[in-house]
Amino acid sequence: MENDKVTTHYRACNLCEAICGIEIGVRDGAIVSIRGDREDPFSRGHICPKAVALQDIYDDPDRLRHPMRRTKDGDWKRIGWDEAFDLTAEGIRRVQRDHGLDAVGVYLGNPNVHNWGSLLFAPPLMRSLRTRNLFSATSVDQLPHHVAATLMFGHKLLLPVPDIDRTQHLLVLGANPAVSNGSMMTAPGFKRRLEELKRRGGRLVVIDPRRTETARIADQHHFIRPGTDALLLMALLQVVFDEGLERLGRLGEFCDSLATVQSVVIDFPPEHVAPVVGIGAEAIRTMAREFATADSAVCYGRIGVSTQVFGTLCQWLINVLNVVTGNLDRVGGAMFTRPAVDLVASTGRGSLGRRSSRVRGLPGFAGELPVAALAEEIPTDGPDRIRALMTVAGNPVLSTPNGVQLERALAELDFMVATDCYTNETTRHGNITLPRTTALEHDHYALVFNLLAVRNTAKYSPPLFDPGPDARHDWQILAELHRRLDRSPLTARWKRWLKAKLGPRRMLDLGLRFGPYGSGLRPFASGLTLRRLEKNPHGLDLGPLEPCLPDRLRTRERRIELSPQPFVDDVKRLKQQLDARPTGASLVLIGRRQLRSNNSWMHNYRRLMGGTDRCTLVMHPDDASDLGLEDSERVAVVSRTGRIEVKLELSDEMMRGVVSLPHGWGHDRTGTRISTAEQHPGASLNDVTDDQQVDPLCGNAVLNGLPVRIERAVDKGPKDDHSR
Ligand SMILES: Nc1nc2c(c(=O)[nH]1)N[C@H]1C(S)=C(S)[C@@H](COP(=O)(O)OP(=O)(O)OC[C@H]3O[C@@H](n4cnc5c(=O)[nH]c(N)nc54)[C@H](O)[C@@H]3O)O[C@H]1N2
Ligand SMILES: Nc1nc2c(c(=O)[nH]1)N[C@H]1C(S)=C(S)[C@@H](COP(=O)(O)OP(=O)(O)OC[C@H]3O[C@@H](n4cnc5c(=O)[nH]c(N)nc54)[C@H](O)[C@@H]3O)O[C@H]1N2
Ligand code: SF4
Ligand SMILES: [Mo]
Repeated sequence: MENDKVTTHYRACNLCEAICGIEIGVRDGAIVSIRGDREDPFSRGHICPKAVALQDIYDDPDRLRHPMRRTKDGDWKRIGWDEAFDLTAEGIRRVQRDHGLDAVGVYLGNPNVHNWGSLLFAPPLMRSLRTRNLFSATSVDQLPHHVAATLMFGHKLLLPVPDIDRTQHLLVLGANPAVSNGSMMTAPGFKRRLEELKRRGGRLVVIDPRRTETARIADQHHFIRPGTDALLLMALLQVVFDEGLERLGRLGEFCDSLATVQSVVIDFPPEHVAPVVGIGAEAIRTMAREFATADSAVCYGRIGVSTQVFGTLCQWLINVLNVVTGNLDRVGGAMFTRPAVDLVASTGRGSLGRRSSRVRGLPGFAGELPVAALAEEIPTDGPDRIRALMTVAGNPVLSTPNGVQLERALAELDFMVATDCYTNETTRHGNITLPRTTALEHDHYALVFNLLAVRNTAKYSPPLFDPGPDARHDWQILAELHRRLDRSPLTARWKRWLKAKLGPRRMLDLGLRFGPYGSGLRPFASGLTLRRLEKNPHGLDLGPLEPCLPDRLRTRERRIELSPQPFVDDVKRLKQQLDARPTGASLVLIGRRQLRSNNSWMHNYRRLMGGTDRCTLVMHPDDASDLGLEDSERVAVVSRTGRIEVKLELSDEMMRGVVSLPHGWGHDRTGTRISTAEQHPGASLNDVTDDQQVDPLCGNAVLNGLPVRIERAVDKGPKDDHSR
């Protein structure tokens, strides 16, 4: 502490999945420091450069603090909350009355999973809208993980987490946790955990078309041709069976259809897949042997393998590899968590294909449709066409494939409302914007990320600042809209009323009390309550992950289905990939995350925006010389859907034939009010990704491995990234 007037506030950062404990020094109502909380039992002091943004978001002069309505001349006017809620409810009701329930679409963005108020209050509002046109960032992200979890383990949230603190062998495909800080694997301080892995003699192997920050600290890295990981996984399994390395152990007692897996993988020996994936057959064999014979091992694949053309098969085969080598539900393997508030117990299992999208017939999952279908549902004529849209914490113009097409569609809507505190690339198209409070103004509990954490912990973060009487939390906005739009019979409305009365805080207390560590309602019992969390501001350690199968399975017989039929059926498509010889004609594009960005929305904070242009296209020098291109010149990236211009950066960290560009840029649209981001616009990767490219099995977007043409930019001048 600098002096005795500085008070210290402890909380968890909710900006990414790592939920780092932070320590905020406050003097005279102003933040004087943000540091990692060394006493947080989970993050042990780790933070990243983004943590300071918690303050910058709060202080940002561009942040909307009042509801706004767009006027006829396209300007924005401040209005009161009551008027904003009235106009929103009226806009939605009118469209549903005139055009049917499905005429309202909703898009839920990623920050909802980082915001417990939204997690608790968005689902009932969504249900009450009774539209099938629900979309979210899930289908540009982890949808294949959920589909595999439902079909194999019986619940969409039974997501195995790599037990990285105890494993001896970590095989990573399509993830860069050294930069992303881990995803579907909450593990604050990944690099330190990796050092610990090495110290105990463990190994890290990385499969990635780019020699990433994670690959650089790995024991081994293999380039892979984008989109071919399912073939590699098939070959790894083929070797495991061919060489008799399978050892299911106790898992064998509750696994079905092992023989089907064995019969399927026969067609994919390393020699067949090697030329397509770009990894030698002997290297694949060694990889399989090392994995299968390690004391413990876990295969983990993330966005690079989820958002590709065989994303669902990848997540299936990753689970299968962990199972057949005896590494599921085992210390040091892929394990299930036991969070203090258990969403597995309180949410639906998810089912695939019960509904489908109107225009293209893409399959739905767990009440949602793939967002790659959103744009076409707006202009395509027909009775159920979407005419009103609600976005909640989302920026689909920059985040979903073919953003240009979506923008054109948004302009055709009769009504649009956004819950967001920025006028950005998406919300600028709306009629009403409902700004929520920022993280430091509300309390927080990581409902989702404790479910995905490599260790069971619990932490309650109280609010730091009083938001004042004219501010609304996300949950309050959602609860009020629900109240105004509720169509349930009067007798059923008490539930909604009760939830709004309780609010997230008291709902959390109940969740903790009736969760696996809870005390129930017994006043003197020693179990977990909110009060106990409040007494432990650094968080509580609830211990390492523990084996819990078959009890935790939610399949009918509590058995693991190793070969769900939709996956087995899709193998035919995979065989075609094996047989199709690569043409080598065009380059393929993949994404790249950066430490100081967070998807599309953290480019407005000066402290994160110093240095040179980050929105660069990275290419192997030999590919550049084939094309006659030079380092640092401006190039055009051209695809079926669009064309963008960015700066070229040459590096042999790229596999030949592959180029990489970060997403979430493209802040040069007119009518936005994000002044810092506008000075560093970059270009949007999703202007060149293709809404028609999806994994047909579940409709997840293909954001990696897309063919593109790279050519010299029309404007060759030294256009710097500050021009608009
Ligand atoms: N090409 C390509 N595209 C991708 C990806 C990729 O790797 N490549 N990644 C995909 C992935 S994994 C994801 S998760 C998506 C993200 O896609 P989105 O969720 O659509 O986009 P974000 O950039 O996270 O935008 C979040 C929006 O919510 C607002 N916001 C932030 N916090 C809050 C809050 O607490 N409450 C409210 N109401 N609003 C808030 C921000 O101002 C911003 O407008 O992008 C996807 N798009
Ligand atoms: N700093 C920062 N952290 C973030 C985010 C952010 O935007 N910035 N976003 C957050 C979100 S929403 C998410 S979902 C997570 C994502 O977390 P990660 O999945 O760890 O994210 P990426 O860094 O995009 O890693 C994906 C990797 O896949 C590789 N790849 C691309 N195509 C292929 C392929 O076909 N095969 C293989 N094997 N690899 C491929 C890419 O080169 C890249 O290294 O990160 C979260 N954390
Ligand atoms: S790693 Fe994620 S949770 Fe940790 S400080 Fe950075 S943004 Fe926050
Ligand atoms: Mo994500």
